[in-house]
Amino acid sequence: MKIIDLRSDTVTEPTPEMRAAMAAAEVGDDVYQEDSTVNRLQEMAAERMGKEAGLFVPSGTMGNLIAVLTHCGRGDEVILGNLGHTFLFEGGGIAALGGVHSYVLPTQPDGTLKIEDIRAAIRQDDPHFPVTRLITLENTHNRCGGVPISAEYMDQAGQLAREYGLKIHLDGARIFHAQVALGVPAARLAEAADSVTFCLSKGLSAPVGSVLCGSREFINRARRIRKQLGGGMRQAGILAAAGIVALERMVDRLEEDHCNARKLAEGLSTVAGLSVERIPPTNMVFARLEAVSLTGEQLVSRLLAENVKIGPVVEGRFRMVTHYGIDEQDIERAVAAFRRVLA
Ligand code: TLP
Repeated sequence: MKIIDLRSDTVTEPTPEMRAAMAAAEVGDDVYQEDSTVNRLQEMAAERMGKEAGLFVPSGTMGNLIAVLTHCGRGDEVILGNLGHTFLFEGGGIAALGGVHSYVLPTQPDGTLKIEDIRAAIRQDDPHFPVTRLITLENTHNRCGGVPISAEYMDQAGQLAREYGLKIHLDGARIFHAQVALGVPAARLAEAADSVTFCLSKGLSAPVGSVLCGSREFINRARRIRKQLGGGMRQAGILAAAGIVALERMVDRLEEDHCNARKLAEGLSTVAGLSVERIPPTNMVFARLEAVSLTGEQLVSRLLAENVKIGPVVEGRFRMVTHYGIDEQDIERAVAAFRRVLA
């Protein structure tokens, strides 16, 4: 029986076309910048993001870390949201490894930081204070329900950053979901950002990797930091080959995942004992367990017995993510499993 794994889109596996491209990939030593497949992926990625250059990195976490360490020195400050992935889920790497100080603002329910909050957080030139260097934003915003952030908001943030000589890094782990949901090219969504990372190994189904994009000068500095972190990967063309297929074949189909997420939300909203937070704008459904007869742990384990996996239930709230490995029938089966478990 198939396991319906809704924990994350990181569980996607490479497609047959990716495996074939990986087997056939031309490779070289990428630390010498001689891997033609990596070079091609980086050029394609830069072009998709509207930036001069790209850098293939092992993960989204490392991409964000390299970006922050390239923009900021020790003791410098980054402005970021309290629900942002970099603040919540990256092991405090920017502080542990870069000595970068965080100014944490409340993330708004729409995934943005209030422009006036950012303005108020920017430090004056005074030796008592760290130096504000960077603002990080996230699109789509994971914890806020996979919500896409508009180009207009990015323009406002960009204007503010320019006014104060700050840089913007965009965690675009799922920027192509935003592109598909908003009908706006990723390059436009990343236009106001000085750097952007996006992930190949989530909704796009590649096995490994993200790409950090920015100006040529920024990427040259970032390459040194990738090396310092041990992220120079040698014959990485084997992995990049899957990334190229991801960019060429897997972006437009994301609409299917969004459609399945809406169906899942609609289905679950008819199940007693649950409340669905919102009609999902992209591929994430967040819900709350209202049934008092069942703990979160029991919900997870009873669904598992029905071959359905969901994210952990934290303070009654849990996440389900649709992806390439989930079809419409799986959605129907998952809703039926919830109904049985909560009956
Ligand atoms: N997010 C994972 C978990 O870490 C929560 C998930 O299952 O969604 N930025 C954003 C917005 C992300 O959602 C993630 C992964 C990352 C960065 C980090 O990417 P990886 O896992 O490649 O390091």
